[in-house]
Amino acid sequence: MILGRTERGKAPIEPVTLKILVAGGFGVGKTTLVGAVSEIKPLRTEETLSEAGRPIDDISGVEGKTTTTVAMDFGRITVREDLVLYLFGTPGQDRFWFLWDELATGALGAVVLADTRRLEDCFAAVDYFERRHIPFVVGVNCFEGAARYPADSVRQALDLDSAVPVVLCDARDRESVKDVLIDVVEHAMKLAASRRAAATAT
Ligand SMILES: Nc1nc2c(ncn2[C@@H]2O[C@H](COP(=O)(O)OP(=O)(O)O)[C@@H](O)[C@H]2O)c(=O)[nH]1
Ligand SMILES: [Mg+2]
Repeated sequence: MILGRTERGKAPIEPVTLKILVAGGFGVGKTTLVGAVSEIKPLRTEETLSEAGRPIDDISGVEGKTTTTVAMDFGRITVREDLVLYLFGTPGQDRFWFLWDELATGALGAVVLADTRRLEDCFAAVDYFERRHIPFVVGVNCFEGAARYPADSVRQALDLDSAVPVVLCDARDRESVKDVLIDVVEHAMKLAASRRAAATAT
């Protein structure tokens, strides 16, 4: 359990730092999510969507989006005094995929953000983490105006393993995002424990 552990004395502790990736399609709310929880000014490189990028950056369904993250979003959140998460938003556009393997190195797990209006936009991210056995949680970012689907229909539509948590969230809300991040840590720890158990059993 991440939360609720009893405190053991007040000696200053060196926090464990973990790296979490934030992935998902273009305009799904990655930059918003990192910005909502980060204690440090999010390091981001937004670029005004140019006419040149328009045929590639499909903005249909992403009303009012005029900037795009070129490099990545980076943020930090102290979940508990001994647990600090570093967040790395993956670039949403296919043409920046060369950055993914760099980003994925050393990551504990990932959040795949999904928008039910454009669920297919997160297929690539789901495939990516499944193939590399990187633990991930699917966060359904609940935009107003988008139909609400139960987590289980999203799981079915994405053909996810039954162990993969699917949670509804609001990328703009700090507490909501924090819950999703804790789910990622817990899910990754559970998977690691079961892999260890499987390894020692053989
Ligand atoms: N209504 C609503 N808008 C959101 C939410 N999350 C993000 N947005 C908006 O959707 C647009 C795209 O979000 P952004 O974080 O830039 O997406 P990214 O491309 O994945 O980084 C922005 O205009 C956000 O303000 C949400 O949960 N609800
Ligand atoms: Mg972004």
